[in-house]
Amino acid sequence: MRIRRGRKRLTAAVAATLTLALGLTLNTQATAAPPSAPSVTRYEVTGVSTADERTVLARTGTAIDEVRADSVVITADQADARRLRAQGYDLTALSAPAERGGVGAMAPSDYHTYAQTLSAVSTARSQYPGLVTSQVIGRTYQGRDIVAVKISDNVTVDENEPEVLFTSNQHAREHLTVEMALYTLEELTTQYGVDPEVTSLVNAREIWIIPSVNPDGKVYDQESGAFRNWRKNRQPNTGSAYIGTDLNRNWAYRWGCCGGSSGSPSSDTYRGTAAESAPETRVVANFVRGRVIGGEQQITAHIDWHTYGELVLWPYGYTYADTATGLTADDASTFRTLGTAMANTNGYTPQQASDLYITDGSIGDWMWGSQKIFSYTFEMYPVSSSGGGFYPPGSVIDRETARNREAVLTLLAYADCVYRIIGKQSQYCA
Ligand code: 7B0
Ligand code: CA
Ligand code: CA
Ligand code: ZN
Repeated sequence: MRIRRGRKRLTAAVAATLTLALGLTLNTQATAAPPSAPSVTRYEVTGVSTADERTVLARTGTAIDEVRADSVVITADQADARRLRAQGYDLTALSAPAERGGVGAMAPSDYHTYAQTLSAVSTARSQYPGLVTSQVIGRTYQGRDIVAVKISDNVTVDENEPEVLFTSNQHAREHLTVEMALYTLEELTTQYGVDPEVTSLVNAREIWIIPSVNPDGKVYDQESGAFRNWRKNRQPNTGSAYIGTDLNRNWAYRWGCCGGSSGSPSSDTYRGTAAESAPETRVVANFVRGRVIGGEQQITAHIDWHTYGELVLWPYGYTYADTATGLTADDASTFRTLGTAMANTNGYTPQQASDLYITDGSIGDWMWGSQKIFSYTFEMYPVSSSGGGFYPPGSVIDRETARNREAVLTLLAYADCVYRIIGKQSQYCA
């Protein structure tokens, strides 16, 4: 039996029951009424070509969905669009956003719901009790479980093996990243004892997967019947009717330092009131800090899955500089060499995160700057909005998750000493 739901779709009756059950759960929450979900449009903003120009645009609080050669794609409501035009930006509306029924659009039922994601984890545990365990590492703002799955031989024992972390779904609407987590779980279990490479990596590593860092946001985006293009968590903001913090601007390394996030609760890149002010960020950061044993961080390598753009990104995001405090020339060369090696396996574009635009408080900067974990941000399929943007059809799931198989195995393989990829293992890992 497969762990993933695969092509089997929920019946309408089951879906209705799930929605009802979740609706009842949510009714017990005190949710401040958001400004009624404004209708959003996808725009191409022309004349924005360089990382500097993109950073200036991002500083207005706009989340950039896609980077093109001489333009970017953003999603904006009418007020944002008016504001940007008043600032002199040239906006052209793009047609048929996939989430509103554009050609080839994802249907909410194409992708695992949060409840189905947890069921898939339970199924894996019961099918592979020697290889898979899971734990609730904390709760979201609305009280949902944030779950970490562990995969290894002798999985119930904390062995002295390099640990690797995969996180998905910081951004609510990036549902393909949850499928990536479940694909990884399926591949590492069903291929154990079958594929020699998988077998030896599962034996020699302790692998952590957090399938959804942002369950509240995922449920909000997916389970109302139509997608809502939601990015942030669902935490109310005092003094504002706007909901949510951008979890990927809320991490505690140089939080809010550099104009790479917004201080306005209405923004899609709102950084929160303080580093780790979002419960979801704090839960995952505490989990990672908890992997420091005997003064040594056990996790050596990490991928944070996002969509979209087909990119492999590495720190720092807060500065354009290749090297900076805590990131030496050898570190930078290791990041670039492994990032490029992984990109060669999936056809993504490898680059430093700030080549896109400046971000501060992102997960990768914290993982490296504060924990010395080699952390990559992968932007998955599609490369552009014509492939469905944040909402590609369910028919691409199998192909686009399997596309990252070799990159995942490569990261696992180098996790014993990431500097080995530049031949400096004797200097750094003796
Ligand atoms: C984001 O479109 C983060 C790069 C790491 N500093 C890129 C990410 O948080 O802006 N892009 S996305 O939102 N998934
Ligand atoms: Ca083990
Ligand atoms: Ca261990
Ligand atoms: Zn994202």
